[in-house]
Amino acid sequence: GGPASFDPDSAVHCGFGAGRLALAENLKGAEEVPMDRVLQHLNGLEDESRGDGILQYSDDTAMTRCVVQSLLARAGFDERDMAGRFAVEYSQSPGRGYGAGVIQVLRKLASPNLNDVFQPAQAQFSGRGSFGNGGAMRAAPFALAFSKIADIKRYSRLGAMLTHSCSLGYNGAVLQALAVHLSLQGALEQPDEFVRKLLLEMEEVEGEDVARSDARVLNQPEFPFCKRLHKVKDLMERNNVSIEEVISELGNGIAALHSVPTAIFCVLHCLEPREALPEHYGGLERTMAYSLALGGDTDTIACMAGAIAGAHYGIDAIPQAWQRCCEGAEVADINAERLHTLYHQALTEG
Ligand code: F2R
Repeated sequence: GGPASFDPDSAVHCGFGAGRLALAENLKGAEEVPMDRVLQHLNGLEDESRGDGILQYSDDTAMTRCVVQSLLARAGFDERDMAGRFAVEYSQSPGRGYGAGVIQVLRKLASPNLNDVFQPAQAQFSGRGSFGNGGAMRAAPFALAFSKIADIKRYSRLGAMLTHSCSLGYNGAVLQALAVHLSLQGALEQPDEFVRKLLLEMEEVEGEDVARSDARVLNQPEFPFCKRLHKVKDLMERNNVSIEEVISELGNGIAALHSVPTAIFCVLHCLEPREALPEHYGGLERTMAYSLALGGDTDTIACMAGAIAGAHYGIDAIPQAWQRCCEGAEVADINAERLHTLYHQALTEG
């Protein structure tokens, strides 16, 4: 554990790659995907002669790349730069499967007359803001660029608020970034401690007035992400838990609340070998297969679980065939190295 084991490559690659593993087989949207079908698809990727070709990335990766490029270009967080990159990326490649609401924000962000880059997100859903998981799906790089928890919380929140101004959206991004950070620190060696640390941080995050008020207005219990993390703990303690129960307790939808805790559960559940999964699979492969079998917003859940698991297992745990079939894998490699340098600069500058 500790920063010495920092392996940005795997976190970047897994987050970038996982979504495509789902999309390639149209697993997204299905309520639950039979594990046989998931395994058949993943096995097919090992067989180069089958020639699946390059799997195109979706909005998850497109926006994560923008976050990475902005953090690197500005050597830190710069909201105007990041917002501009989101807008350019969308205008150049609008068909990556963006959410129906967020595309309005991305169009407004392209306007040269825009003074406040947070304003378009604030106007969404009659001023309530989006609670979708679009901020969380691109949050991993904040944990790869910043070493201090306070910075990770602050910038993952601001980065998400460029498109998601509802606390049930941006707090999902904070939770995802914290999970990647703790995973990089080796915290998954002690799963109970990992959840305890997440709860400690999220109790502070969700104790803010705005989070309490959003939860009330949206008919959610107080501390909604903490409540879900407690459910994650309960499910972890059970010997047998079916995929149906995971979906019913944690969700598999496009809301951050119904997908970020689910992704965290996937990682924790797959730390151990599981009966339904091949014995020869390592933890990272188990996490990917399990996330894909959940169906629903499977590419985004797999993307988030992949980033957390990748930070724990390291780049060598990702099968070569999976890496080879991902569009943009080489760029991910280069950017991961550069993020590593930025992270260490921040560490030495204190
Ligand atoms: N949904 C997709 N892909 C489907 C492709 C649709 C595309 N237009 C096409 O047909 O090609 N993927 C993406 O959606 C998930 C969430 O993304 P994001 O960025 O959070 O999107 P958005 O639009 O902000 O929110 C998604 C939907 O959630 C509902 N919603 C959010 N906040 C709401 C609120 N305050 N009140 C009511 N509803 C709210 C809306 O239905 C939004 O459209 C990711 O998987 C991403 O990959």
